[in-house]
Amino acid sequence: MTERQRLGVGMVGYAFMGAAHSQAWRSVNRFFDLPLEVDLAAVCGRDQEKVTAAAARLGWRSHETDWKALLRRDDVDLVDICTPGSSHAEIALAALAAGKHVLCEKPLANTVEEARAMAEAAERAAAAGVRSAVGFNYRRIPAASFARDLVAAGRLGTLRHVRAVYLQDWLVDPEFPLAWRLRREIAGSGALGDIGAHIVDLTQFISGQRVTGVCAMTETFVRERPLPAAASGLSASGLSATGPGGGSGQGGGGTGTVTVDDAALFLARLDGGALASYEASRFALGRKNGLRVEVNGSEGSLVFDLERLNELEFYDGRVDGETAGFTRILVTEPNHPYLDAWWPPGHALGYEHSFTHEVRDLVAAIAAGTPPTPSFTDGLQVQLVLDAVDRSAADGSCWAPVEN
Ligand code: SOE
Repeated sequence: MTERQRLGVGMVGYAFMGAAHSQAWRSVNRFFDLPLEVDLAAVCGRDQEKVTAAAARLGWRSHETDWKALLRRDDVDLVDICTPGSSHAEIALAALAAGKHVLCEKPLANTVEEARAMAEAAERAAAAGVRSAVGFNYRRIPAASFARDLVAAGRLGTLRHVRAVYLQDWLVDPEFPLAWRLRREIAGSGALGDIGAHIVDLTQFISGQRVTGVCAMTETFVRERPLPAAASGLSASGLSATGPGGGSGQGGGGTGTVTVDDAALFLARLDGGALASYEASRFALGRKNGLRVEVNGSEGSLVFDLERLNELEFYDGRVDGETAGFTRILVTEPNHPYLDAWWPPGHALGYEHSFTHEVRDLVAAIAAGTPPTPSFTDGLQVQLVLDAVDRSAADGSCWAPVEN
């Protein structure tokens, strides 16, 4: 067998997303036949002791404490950005300029200005064969990808409604500390950018239609929270016992102001004529990672539910009479997206497989010299939707108070 060319990866950040991406880089060549062999060259984090431990735990060959060092390494061909949004633009722009491919976690950036600069830089770099993508991993869950195939094949007819929620509850306790995800200067926004971005991308991916306008409201239910132990900087862990919020427990007293949304709800029109509704909240008590998309068309409907991610509910409007009804499709057949690389039918996949599929498609695109998806331009478009939601919620222009 010919010696496969290597693809050296340098990852910045090693918390929740860093762990998920590390699993993907470790496994992708073991399950997918790719022309490039991934080398987990280095993981980067500011704390020497913690990043050394992370390298050993997550399977990285070496470590760095300054992300700029990754750009100077000849054994790093791709920079994988798994940090909070406040550093996405700086790292991505420098990596692209250094000729490194880039995978950047979602949302692409904390502002439209940053996202636009990143998209423009990515377009320029692509002319030199430098590839980039943004990490909307849910597109790569087989059932979600199969949902898109059904819509694209016309099995739902003309789309009328798209309905999406992404519900978590890790902030319900007012004593949960002021983690980095609750600080606008680090996270850019709250539920809107962290989980709302996912359902904006996923619904556009499945429906093939794009948001053209929104009517929105946001709310911050708990406005003051205890400072975390590492109040000054980012919580290195990015995780806490109660969920992906960061902040290693209670600080040395004192509170801080939450500067982001706890929940964002918005209505939208899509460019193919469908009406859409979106709900992103971290206060939906009992919902741990409850992402659900329903699409209603003139000929059929479908439901994708992340908590049942190996299944797709499908209603075929062409079936009439007493046998009509939603069917539960178990999306584990070898002809379903990505499944031929894994197990026999009925042997379920998990959340982590979406990241393996994400890096599989990125590596294949790099090897083929084709533009990976979703691109930074796609990431910019999601950022523009988030910005429209922010503006609509701020001016309340679509709000009509009920007269008493
Ligand atoms: C939010 O808590 C979060 O960690 C997101 O940031 C991830 O993108 C999502 O996959 C899981 O939930």
